[in-house]
Amino acid sequence: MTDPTRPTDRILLQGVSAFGHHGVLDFEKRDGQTFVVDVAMTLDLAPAGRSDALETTVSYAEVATAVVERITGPSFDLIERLAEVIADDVLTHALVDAVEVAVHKPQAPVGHAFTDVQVRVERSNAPAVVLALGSNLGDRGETLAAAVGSLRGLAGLTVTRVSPLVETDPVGGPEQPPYLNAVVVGRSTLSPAALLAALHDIEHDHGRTRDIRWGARTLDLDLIAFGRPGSRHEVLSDDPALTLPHPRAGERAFVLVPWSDADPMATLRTAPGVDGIRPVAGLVAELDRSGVRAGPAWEQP
Ligand code: PH2
Ligand code: MG
Ligand code: MG
Repeated sequence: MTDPTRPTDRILLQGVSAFGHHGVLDFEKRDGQTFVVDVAMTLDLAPAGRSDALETTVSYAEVATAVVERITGPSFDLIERLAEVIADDVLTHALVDAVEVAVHKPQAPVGHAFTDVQVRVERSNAPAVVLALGSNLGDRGETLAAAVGSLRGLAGLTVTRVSPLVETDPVGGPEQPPYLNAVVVGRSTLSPAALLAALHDIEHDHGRTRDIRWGARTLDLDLIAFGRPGSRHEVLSDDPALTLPHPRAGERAFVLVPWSDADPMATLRTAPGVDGIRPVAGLVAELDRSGVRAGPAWEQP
């Protein structure tokens, strides 16, 4: 549901026009005509508003280039198809939550006087999710590589980035061996509870038992955050079975260091309100990172 107190920031790119060869009729494919595209992207613009840095938003010039490449690229029969592939292209930007694409074909062979015909599609990205992986029993690298394989195979989860492995001193709990940790970022159409249940199943498949809290384990998969902070997808929960965002993530170098590697633009909510959203890279800079070292290279699963 849309939260009325949450602004929906947008970037509108309008009237991008180029010559293309899309159309059902032979002469359209042969002779070509002008196509005009409008793109409306929904994304949180507050990070760019504060930082004044292009990397924290989407470059409309890059989007325009991608649009022109599609218009002038391989021909489709339908402008619906052209709109769909442009929407797909825009949604590959990790920061974009939703996109609306209009494709106009003002010289279409309609057979009557007319000013314009257009199709409009609206598509949205699934909520962004952040998963932390840990292991300090058994062949840690092999277990984590297999766990990433299981995550990639999970229906309803798309893995977009996997951090390098870090080796970390254990934090809390009884005396135990060092961990290998990593962070996986992706997008999920599952509910937070369904995703957590799937993570528990994968832990179980890799020999995880639950006896001592914060004790040694073959595999730990934690759901750190669900939905980008400030986005319409963000889920906050104080349910003890699934607290979101993860209550200790903001203090844990073994989560924040690999997370920032996997997604340098990531943010974490550490308090309510817009001021409670902190860049993960900034949190890392303030942390004691002495317990976190580069880990081995990933093994092929
Ligand atoms: N996980 C814990 C407790 N302590 N320490 C490190 N270094 N890495 C972990 O993944 C970890 C921990 C509980 O899940
Ligand atoms: Mg944990
Ligand atoms: Mg856990």
